[in-house]
Amino acid sequence: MAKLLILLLLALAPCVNAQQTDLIANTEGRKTINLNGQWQIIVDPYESGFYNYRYQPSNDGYFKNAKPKTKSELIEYDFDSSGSLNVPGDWNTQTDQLFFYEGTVWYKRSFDYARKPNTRVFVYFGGANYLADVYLNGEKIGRHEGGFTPFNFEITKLVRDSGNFLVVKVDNKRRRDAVPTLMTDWWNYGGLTRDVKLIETPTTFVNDYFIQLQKGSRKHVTGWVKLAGDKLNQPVTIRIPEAGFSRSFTTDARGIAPIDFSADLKLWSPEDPKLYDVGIEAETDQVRDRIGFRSIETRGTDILLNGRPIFLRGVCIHEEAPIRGGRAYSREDAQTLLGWAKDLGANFVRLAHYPHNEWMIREADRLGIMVWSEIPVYWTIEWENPVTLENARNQLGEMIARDKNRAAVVIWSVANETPLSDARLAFLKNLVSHARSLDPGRLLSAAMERHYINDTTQMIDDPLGEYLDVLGCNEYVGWYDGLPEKADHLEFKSKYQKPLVMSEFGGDALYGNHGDALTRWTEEYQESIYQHQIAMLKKIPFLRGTSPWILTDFRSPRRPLPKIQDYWNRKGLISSRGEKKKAFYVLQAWYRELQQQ
Ligand code: GCB
Repeated sequence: MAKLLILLLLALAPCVNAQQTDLIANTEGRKTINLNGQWQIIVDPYESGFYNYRYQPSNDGYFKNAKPKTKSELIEYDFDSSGSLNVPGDWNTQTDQLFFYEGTVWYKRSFDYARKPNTRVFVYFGGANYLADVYLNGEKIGRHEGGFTPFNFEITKLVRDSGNFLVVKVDNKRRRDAVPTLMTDWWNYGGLTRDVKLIETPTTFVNDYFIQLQKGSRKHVTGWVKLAGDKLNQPVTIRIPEAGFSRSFTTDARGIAPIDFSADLKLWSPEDPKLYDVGIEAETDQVRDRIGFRSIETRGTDILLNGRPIFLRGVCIHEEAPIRGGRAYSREDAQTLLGWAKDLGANFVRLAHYPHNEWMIREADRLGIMVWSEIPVYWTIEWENPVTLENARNQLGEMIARDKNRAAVVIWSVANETPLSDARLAFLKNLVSHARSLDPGRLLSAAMERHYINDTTQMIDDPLGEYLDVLGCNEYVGWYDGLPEKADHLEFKSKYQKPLVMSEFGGDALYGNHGDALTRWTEEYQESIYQHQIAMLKKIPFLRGTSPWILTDFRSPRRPLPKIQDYWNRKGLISSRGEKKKAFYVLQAWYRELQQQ
C-alpha cells in the first residue's frame, strides 16, 4: 500500500528536475546563440572537483573555475591550461585516452553576453550523457538526468556582460537504478554530445505548443499554446499563410490556450512530405515552425496513414556517425543515415534505443520518413524502483515534448525486450498512460519478445500487448535461434487483433568476409538470414512493418571477438565505413517489390 502511495505521488509529480524550467521545445524558430566549439575539459575519475577528501560535496569545486590570486595560493586545477574537446561530440572518440572511460569530465566554456532589457536568457543542452550538473559563474543552475533528451535552465539573473563561465560536470557512469541500466548492447558515449546554445526570449514568451491533427481526423487541428512569464493572459494567433489560415485564441491565467480549428491542409506523407510554415504569435513573442499534418491510426491489424493502409518498410538505426564514428550530432550525419535508409527503399526508421538528436527527426520530417522513437527502457530496468520509474517517465516526457509537432514521428515506443513480470507490466502500463496523456494522437508500441508454443510456432502474447496500438517483436531466427533455414518452417501467431512490426531480426557479417551461406560472420550467412526471413515474414497475415537490425555496424563493449567484431556489433547492412553488404541488396529488392504493390 505504502509503495502504491509513493508511486502515485511520484506519478503526480510534474518533473524530476525541480530547478528545471519547462523545455523550450522549438529552439529553431527563435533567437539563439551557439555555444558549440572547443570547451576546456578536466577528466576527474575520482570526482575530486566535486567532493572533498571526506567525500562531502565541496563548496569550492571545479565549478568555481578558480585561479590563484597570489603566487602562494594553492589551486590544483586549471581549466584554461587543461585539454579541450569539441562540443557537440562524445569524449570517447575524440581522444584515445577516453575511449573506454566511464566517469566524470568537467567542461568549461567562457562567453560574453550583453543582455538587452526585457529579455530572458536560457542555456539549452540538446543532450548530455548521462548526468549533468550545470553551473554558471560558480553558481549551480541545475541538474539533468538522462543522456538523450534536451533540457534548459534560465540564467537571466546570473548572466553578465562579459566573462561568464559555464561549467558542466558530465558523468556517464552506468548505474543499476538508471535508465538505461548497467547492461546494454551499445557504446556508453559520454559528454556534451549535442548542441549547446543560449536562447533569448522576451519576458513573456511562447514556451511551448502542440499543433497537430486530432486523432482520426484529416481536417481538424487540436492542441494548445503555453506562455511563460508575467503577462500570461494574452491573445495568441496561429497563422498558416500558405493555407490562408489565421485564428486567435486567448490564453488563461496559467498562460494556456487550447487550440481547435479546421483547415484545408495538404497532408504529409512519405510520397509528399508537405510541411507548412506556422506562426505562433502572441503580443509579446512570435515563434515560427515548419509543421506537417497527417493522421495515423490503426484499424484491426492495419496501420492507416491519412486513412489508407500502409506497410512500414523500415530499418533500425543507432545514433552513430557514419564514417567518422562516435555519436552522430549534425544535420549532415542525419542526411547520410537517412539517405542510406531511403536508398534501401525505406519509408520508416526505428531510432533505437533512445531518442536521437533533433536533426534526425527534422530531416525525417523533410524527407518523408516515418519514425519510431523510443526511450532506453531496455532489458533489465529496476521495475520496482519508483525513482527509476520517475526517471523513465521524465525521459519519455522530454522526448515527446521535443518532437510532438513532427509529423514524421508516428510511433512512441516505451521499452525494448523487457522480461515478463508483474512489476514490469505495472511500470510499462504507467509509461503507456503517461505517453497517452501527453500525446493522445500517436501510436504506442514496444519491442517485445515472443515464445515457442511448439517447434514451429512462435506466439506473441506478452500481456503488455493489450495496452499497445502496434505490437513490436524482436526475433533472431537464424542467428541466436537456429540456422537461417529454421525460418522456413515457422509460423507466427498473435493473441491480439493488432498490427505487428517485426522490430528486429538479422545477424552479423564482417564486410568483405566471404564464405558459404553456413559460415558465421560472412556476408553470405547474413544474406541467407535475410532471404529466409523475408520468405517467412511474407507469410505473417498481420505483419504491417519491419525494421531489421540494423542499418550500420555500431560499437558495443559486449562484442570483443578479435578480427571479426573488435568491439563492433556487425549486424549492419552497411559497414561503419559505408560499404553495403550483400544482405542490403536482398532487403532492398523486397522493399522495391513492396513499393510497387
Ligand atoms: C537485441 C537488442 C539490440 C541488440 C541486438 C543484438 O535484441 O534489442 O539492442 O543489439 O539484439 O545484436 O543482439
